[in-house]
Amino acid sequence: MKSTLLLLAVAGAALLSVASADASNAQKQHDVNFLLWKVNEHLRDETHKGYAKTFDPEADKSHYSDNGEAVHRLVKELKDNRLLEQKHWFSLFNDRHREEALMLFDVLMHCKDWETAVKNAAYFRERMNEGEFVYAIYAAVIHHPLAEHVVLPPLYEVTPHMFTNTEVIQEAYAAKMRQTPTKIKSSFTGTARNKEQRVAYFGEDIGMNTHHVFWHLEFPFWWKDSYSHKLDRKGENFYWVHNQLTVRFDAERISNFLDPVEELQWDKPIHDGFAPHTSYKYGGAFPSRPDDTDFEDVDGVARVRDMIIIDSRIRDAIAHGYIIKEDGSHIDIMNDHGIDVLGDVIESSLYSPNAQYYGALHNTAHIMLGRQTDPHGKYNMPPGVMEHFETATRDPGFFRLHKYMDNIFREHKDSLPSYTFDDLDFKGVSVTNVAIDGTLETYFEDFEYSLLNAVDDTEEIADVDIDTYVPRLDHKEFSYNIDIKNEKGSEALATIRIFAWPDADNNGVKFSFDDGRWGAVELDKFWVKLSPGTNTIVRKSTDSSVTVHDVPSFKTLMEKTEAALSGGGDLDLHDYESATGLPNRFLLPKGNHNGMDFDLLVCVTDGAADAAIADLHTNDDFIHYGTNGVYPDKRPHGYPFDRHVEDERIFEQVTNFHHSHVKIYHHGEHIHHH
Ligand SMILES: [Cu+2]
Repeated sequence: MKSTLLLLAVAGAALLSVASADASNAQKQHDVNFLLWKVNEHLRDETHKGYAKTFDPEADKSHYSDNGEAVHRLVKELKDNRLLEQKHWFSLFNDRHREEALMLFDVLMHCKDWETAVKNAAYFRERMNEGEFVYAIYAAVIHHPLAEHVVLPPLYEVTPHMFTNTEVIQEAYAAKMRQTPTKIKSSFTGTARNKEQRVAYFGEDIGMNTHHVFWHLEFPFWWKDSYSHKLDRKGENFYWVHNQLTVRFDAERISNFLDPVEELQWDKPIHDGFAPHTSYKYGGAFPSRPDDTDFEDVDGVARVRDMIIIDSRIRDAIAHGYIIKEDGSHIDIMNDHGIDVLGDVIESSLYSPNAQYYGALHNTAHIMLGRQTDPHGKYNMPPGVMEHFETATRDPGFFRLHKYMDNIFREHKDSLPSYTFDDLDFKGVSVTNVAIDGTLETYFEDFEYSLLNAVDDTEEIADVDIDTYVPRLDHKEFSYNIDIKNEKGSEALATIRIFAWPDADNNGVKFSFDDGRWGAVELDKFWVKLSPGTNTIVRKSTDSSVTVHDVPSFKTLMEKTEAALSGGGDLDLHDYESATGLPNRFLLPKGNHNGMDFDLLVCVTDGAADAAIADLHTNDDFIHYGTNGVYPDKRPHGYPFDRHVEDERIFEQVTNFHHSHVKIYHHGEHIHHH
């Protein structure tokens, strides 16, 4: 969403013009705040309460761009008593739950004005399942042009159960009963007897989890282009965002003296069990999985054999270099665009060229893994953590599953022609020096968030503050000083790509260049104008386009909004409009006490050839994972490390790349007193 790139989206233009005489940003923010506030209780805003009581969604169809078709469908389901009850768990991977959530999303997307959208939201919030409601609101705010500047409150404060351990939630309920303000310490799941616990800070990071949820909201597998526009390079983005989570997880593991992740295989036991220590708000605890379970067929989902068949069809396509479409014709994947098609095939969405034949590997695999505790539904267990984007990364199985899919993508990328010297060279441009200003140093710092929305209450009893604090990975700010010589004799637009990868594995064995580059963590991508002669580029870590700012707390968001509304002041939350991207504090892998060696690669390529849109060097709002409009960089994600090179010495020969070694230090916890 968000970012000025939105304005470039052609399809959005017609809808935007409707917005002119609309509610102020502060009013919109107020509405969204209160629609999501205490979402398991009744509405608290008087105007919203009135809408919920008296609004008739079908009374005036002129407010809808589809003449009220979507709203008619939802109202009919409601009247027929077919909608999922309230106070029940919700899972996006449950077909019926998703269908209902999307019916509301569809209604909201077809509202021509803000007021109609809010009226519908208020009306259905009191009548639909809360999980479905939250999902529909998040998706609509991200995709509806009328909500362009609205900031979504932190998801971990809207539905804290999905981010917080059961033990902490139970203490929060107790504190609420006693009406005593309380701060509760959150610890990561597991014990020192479980090596996986050393990297639980990564899988359980609330900001990383939020990024994961938001990515899947920005590029939903259920997306239809008729909502507004085509999601540019959705399949490739799917590959890249999960590749980056996978390689980052390995870098964290090496930082913690663990081996890189081994991929899951359908015909081998799932070695690592998992006890989530997390519970649904309604529906009990998330199921656990013992160590070394064999994959079993899951009733109503898939047989293990089906997964193996789908796997081999995809690998066949890679070996052949083409995908077979439903009508039997072929799509060539032996080019830069191939990864996009393959991503559409593997995640499987409405963009999949042949879901009948290639299945839905990613989504089915998530459900298969999530259900291994109760594959035949004998114990009536709710879905596992793997069936929610909020919780999936808590399971070490998530990264093993994604390593498996990442290796399929790698099989494809490695089958493409290698990059040659000429492919990579940017004539007349050389990087003469790269220096880091400051030290690359990480630490843990406690972060507090509110559990108020986790507990039940009534309007008659005043709130008391119930917070939890949890250590989060952070790093000192630093900057790159990059010296670039431009001997072209004229100004040149340049793309600067910065990557780092662990130099050696957990045993100190150095990675080959070919394995190292596949583990490259993308640190930044930006554009500059190079003047003739010597240029010194200073780039701050805080400016990284792969990261986003932490959204202010729900409480701060509400206070700022109300202040702007009553004072008539401006509400500037521009920095927080997108939550798709890792939090900036999470930019660097943890490293270790003695300094962990990383290869740092700074690649300067021809910006004029790379740019898909104009004036990139003046665009501060470029968000790496943003979706609206055209993705600004024509190069494949991960370029220039996405393919083999003919001879790795090329990287020493092209003067526009710079390879150096850096160390990342980790200095423990910054202690706070609570
Ligand atoms: Cu995912």
